Amino acid sequence: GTDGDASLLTKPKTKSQRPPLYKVLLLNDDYTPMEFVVHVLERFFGLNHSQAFEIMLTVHKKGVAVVGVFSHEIAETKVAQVMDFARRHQHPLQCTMEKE
Ligand code: TYC
Repeated sequence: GTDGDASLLTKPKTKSQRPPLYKVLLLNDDYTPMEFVVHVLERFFGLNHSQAFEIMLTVHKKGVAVVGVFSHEIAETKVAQVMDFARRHQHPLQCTMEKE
């Protein structure tokens, strides 16, 4: 405790808390071109073309996929970057995050 080693009072140790992680999710829609989604995954998530194509197809077929797991701040930045890029190109692509 704050009274140092001489104290008879001890505080139970708690596990050191890891910062929470957040999944970034990409959602399917009927209009965003497949090549645009692949480009987004390469550009903002550092995936190579074949990884990006694979995840795009998973979203297309299943409706949603996790594209990465990040700290809260990084996840928020990725979501904002993807949403802004999609909006600028007038595609309805949706990207969101949730606590793991
Ligand atoms: N379903 C879209 C199409 O057929 C492609 C697509 C894939 C859209 C993944 C969004 O997150 C997405 N053009």
